[in-house]
Formats: sequence, C-alpha cells, structure tokens
Amino acid sequence: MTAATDLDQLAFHLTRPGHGILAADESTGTIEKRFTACGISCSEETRRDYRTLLFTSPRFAEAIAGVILYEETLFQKAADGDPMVRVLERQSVVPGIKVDKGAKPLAGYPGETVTEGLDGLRERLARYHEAGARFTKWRAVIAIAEGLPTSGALEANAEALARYAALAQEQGFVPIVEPEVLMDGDHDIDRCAGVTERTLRAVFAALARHRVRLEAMILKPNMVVDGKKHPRRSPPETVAERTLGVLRRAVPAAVPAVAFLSGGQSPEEATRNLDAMNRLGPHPWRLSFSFARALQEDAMRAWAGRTENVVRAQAAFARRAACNALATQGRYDGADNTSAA
Ligand code: 5MM
Repeated sequence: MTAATDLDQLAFHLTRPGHGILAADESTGTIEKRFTACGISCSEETRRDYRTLLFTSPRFAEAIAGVILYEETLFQKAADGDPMVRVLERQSVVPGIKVDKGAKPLAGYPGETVTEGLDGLRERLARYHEAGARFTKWRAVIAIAEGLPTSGALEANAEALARYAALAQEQGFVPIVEPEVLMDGDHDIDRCAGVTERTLRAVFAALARHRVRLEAMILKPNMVVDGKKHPRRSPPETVAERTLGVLRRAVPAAVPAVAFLSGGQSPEEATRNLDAMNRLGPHPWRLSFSFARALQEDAMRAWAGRTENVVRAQAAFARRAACNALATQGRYDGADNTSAA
C-alpha cells in the first residue's frame, strides 16, 4: 500500500463524523421541475438566489463539508458579486462539481441508459480545478423492471464510472462514484438488494481494472429499500440490515466512505435509515450522506421564491442538515432533537 495522499485526506475530510455532502448539482431541467412543483419560476437569477440561500444558511459548515455544484453555479456570482465558490470557501466548505452529461438511451438496450460525458472530460476537469472545484461526481442510473437491468447495461455504466474516476484522480480530484439503482417500480426490498449487489460488484471490478485508488474515492449508492410502488415500506432496522449486508459483500474496506443518495425517500425516512445503519457500527467505511432532495425539500417549499421567506427556508435547511449530521453518528432521536448536532 502506498502512503496516504492529499486526495485520501480530502475524502476523509468530506465525510468526517458529523458531516456530509450537499448535492446541489441539479441540472437546469431538473431544478426547473422541482421549482415548478413549489410554484417558483426558474431563471438564472432564481437558481442563484436559491443556492445562495442554502450556502449562507446558519451553521452551514457545522454539518456540510462539501457541496456538489452544477457547472453554472461553479462559475456564477452570488447577488453581492462574490463568486459562489468563495461563499463556500469562506466557510471552509469544499466545492465539488458534477461532471457527467446525463443518462442517455443505451443503443440496443430498450429501457436502459448509459451516462455520457467522457469525451473532452480531461480538459473540462482542468478548467473546473482552476475554478476551485476539488471533488467530482458522476451518476449512473440503473432501472429495475422485468428482465432489467441487463448485464450489458450494468457493464457499460460500470466502465464509464471507472474511466471517469480514473481521469478525476489523474487531474487531482476525489471522485464520487454514484451508481443509482432507482426506487421506481413495484419491486420489493429483496429485489433491490440483489440488483444493488450486482451493480456494486460490476462497479468495483471496473474500478480495479482502471486502477482507481479506492482510498481516494467516495461511493454514493442508493440505500436498499422497497420500490416506490411496492405496498410495504420496510422499517429503518430492515433497510439498515439489508443495505449493510450488500455493502459488506460488495464494497472493499479500502473505500473510506459511503455517502448515500436519498433517491426519492422522504427527508425523515432518509435520515432515519442512515441513523439506523450508523447505530449498527463500527463499519469498515464511514457512512454519511450526499442528499439533494432529502436535504432541500423542506427549504425549497418554505422559500417558494419569496424574499420574505428566506430566513424560514434557511432554518428549515439548517434543521435538516443537523438531523443528518446526527444520523452520521447514530445519534438522531427524532425531528425536534437537533440541538446537540
Ligand atoms: C440521485 O440524484 C442525486 C442525489 O439526489 P437525491 O438525494 O435527491 O437522490 C443528485 O446528486 C443528482 O445527481 C442531481 O440532483 C442531478 O440530477 P440531474 O438529473 O439533474 O443530473
């Protein structure tokens, strides 16, 4: 084993106990959908105001170690003229960047996608580093349906994730590797467990093939849960036990941290599931969060695009961040018990 590198240390820093990552990297189409659902118009100005609101919320850095940005935000200035990157750096919060170009239909595999964005990635990474980003994210999307996922789609996505991660490390970034098995569908938790394990095995085989340094990456997987349309919602203890079983079988102990996505779970559900997993520790990896919806949902609804709601929205965000900070330590006792965070 080689000596610990700066990237290993950054991977630790981003997921140190009591901290996690805010995913604020929604592409324009995605944030527009989320804004519309809350009655907010979507423009460069409202996206800037909303993200400034999040990044300047009280005690932000006490729970958030890094933020995944969308390219627009990385190069954007806050309303007061300060670059967004500076707003984060002033609080010692590390800026990151989503570098994939989205999931596109995979030719020959109806109903499945492969994430694109490898062409020209080395050059884009150099620009992102110059702009201040220090970690990156790439998301692969795996759907569960009858006969899906196919091995072909799993392999294509694993290969792209591994090539991305190798390039990111080469250019001085900690890569977040995000293979998301979607919650969409009526499948049960057993099926989610099976597909998640197959996916992670394919991903780690590809990472090994591409010589990715496991100590200097963060895995961002889905939790093992029932599909959205399945009549049962397994309780946190079951989600924790099933997720940990899959991780133990498929994720090498050299990986320093697993920072989960929330994937459409309610904010409370995601926090309780993370907390239940950490109560069963110690584990070979730190278990943290890299949520988008489960951190932002309450805040976005409270803001509703109105200046007079900013303080209320920031309080809602701070509350959710504090709950998840406690969950990284298995110390979350309920929605109102966040003062100890
Ligand atoms: C799965 O999505 C990621 C985590 O978010 P949730 O906690 O809400 O599941 C998230 O980082 C996602 O990659 C971004 O929202 C960007 O999505 P798009 O589809 O706009 O690239």
